[in-house]
Amino acid sequence: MNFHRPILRSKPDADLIAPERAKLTAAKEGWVDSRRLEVAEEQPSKPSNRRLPPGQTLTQDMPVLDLGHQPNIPAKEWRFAVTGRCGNPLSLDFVGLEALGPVDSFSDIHCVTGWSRFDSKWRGLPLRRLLALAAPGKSASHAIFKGYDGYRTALPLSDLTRADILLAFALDGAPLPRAHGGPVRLVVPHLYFWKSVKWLRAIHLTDRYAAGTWEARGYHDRGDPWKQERYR
Ligand SMILES: Nc1nc2c(c(=O)[nH]1)N[C@H]1C(S)=C(S)[C@@H](COP(=O)(O)O)O[C@H]1N2
Ligand SMILES: [Mo]
Repeated sequence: MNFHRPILRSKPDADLIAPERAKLTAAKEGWVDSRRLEVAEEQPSKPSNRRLPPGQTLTQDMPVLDLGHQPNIPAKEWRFAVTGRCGNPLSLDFVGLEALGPVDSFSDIHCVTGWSRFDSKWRGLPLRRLLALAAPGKSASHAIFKGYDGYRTALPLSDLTRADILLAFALDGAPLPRAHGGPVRLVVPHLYFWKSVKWLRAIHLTDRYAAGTWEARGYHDRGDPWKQERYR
């Protein structure tokens, strides 16, 4: 595979936040103090709650949530790298990703802002297959996921073994729209949706956890919706 240096087309983070999104981002920062949506315990009585985590409301549509700056990366210009503590650092373009054998997977989305969406149909490469190719070293314990907008988040490798965790490039049968992180985003269905990095640029394997964009603002390090791991 050819090595392509990832091009960061746009300035990361705060300097480019559109006004509407800046409002949401500010509100979301404030929710840490009020611990919004935290409910005392699960309400197991309603049948639908077997699939809807506590404090969540089901939605049919799919809200767009980000820092307000959506990088514009045509699929043919997308470059992606796996770096850090691994025996086989990877550099991929879109054709290379598609060639690794994508799968279809239905999964539910649970966003910490309170909405859930059932049965999103994703198509993408299982992350565990990509990680196996990269061959994480013995000292690698965490993966740091980086987006083209400067966004980042981290997870322990122990959270990244499930078959439904994808580098997704299609949603509900169409190419993944830019607003939802196209051309390629991470999808981690078993954790709150802020762990699912849009406009994925790189995965860095490390020997320690590092708080990401929302974790540094008071959100939980892991984010299990069934345990309501919303805030630190
Ligand atoms: N690169 C990047 N990824 C991101 C975000 C972001 O701001 N930048 N926001 C996160 C948050 S808070 C949520 S809820 C989901 C929203 O994904 P959606 O806009 O496709 O619904 O993306 C997550 N991934
Ligand atoms: Mo979110």
